[in-house]
Amino acid sequence: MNLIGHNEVISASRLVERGKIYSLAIPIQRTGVPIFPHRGPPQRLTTVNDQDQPRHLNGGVPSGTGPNADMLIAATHNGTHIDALCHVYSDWKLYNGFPSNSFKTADGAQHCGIEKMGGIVSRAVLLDFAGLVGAPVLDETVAISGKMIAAAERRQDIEIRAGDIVLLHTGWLGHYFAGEANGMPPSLYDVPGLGMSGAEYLIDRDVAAIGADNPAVEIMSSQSTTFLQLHLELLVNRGIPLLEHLDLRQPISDGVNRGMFIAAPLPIMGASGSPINPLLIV
Ligand code: UVW
Repeated sequence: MNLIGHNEVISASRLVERGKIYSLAIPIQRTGVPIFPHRGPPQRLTTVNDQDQPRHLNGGVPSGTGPNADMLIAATHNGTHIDALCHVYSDWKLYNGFPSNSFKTADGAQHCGIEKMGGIVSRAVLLDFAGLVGAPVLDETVAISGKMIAAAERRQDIEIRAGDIVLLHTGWLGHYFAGEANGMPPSLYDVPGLGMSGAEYLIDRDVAAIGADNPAVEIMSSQSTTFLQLHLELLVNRGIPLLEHLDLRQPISDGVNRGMFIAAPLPIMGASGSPINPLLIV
């Protein structure tokens, strides 16, 4: 994120021509959205409604008047979210060599927590890999390569620059929702996504962050015996945050290839990630 300076923010703001805002978040709800079973569905719980007496208001409330309120219990990594740099560790080290045991049971991250991320504003580049292969979704065995990224840039007439937020459209989220509508949602463990040569291509271009419309940005296979290799390379070795479960369907179908990107992780002290509602403004 250090690659995003004042100039990147100002030049991103100059991309706004139509004033159209795309929300790239999927709804936070218990069913109908991709959810890893080990994290569980979010719970929106009503804490007060018209069944309750608004006692804290000293009874001075006219009949028919009162508050509704609720609370949210949700995994920081389900739904549309961003991974903090403390999310994974390799060789007992987090990004910048901090020890893995600095992520405490009670207090969470002592280093690289999501609260360090602040707000993210930069140019987003949207690359359409489903469009590149001429299918609604990439096959689940496809690892997006450096060559594919170069081909997508050429096809969409856009070049990735330092400080960009690169957003990858694999078609997987649309595929998920289509399957869900038929009662047969696809597995979250066999998913097309970024491959190592694609990651190296983006690293060479000094991108600030990488997002995708799939669960982990990187390709996932239930047959794999290794832990998420690109999470380790991008978060631990390179300090490049990941944005997952982005809904890119509308801007892609509108032919958008870039725009001003805004996302603000919640400043949850010590958290390994945060739900976000990323905005793309064109
Ligand atoms: C996975 O671990 C698959 O995703 P995330 O990076 O959100 O934790």
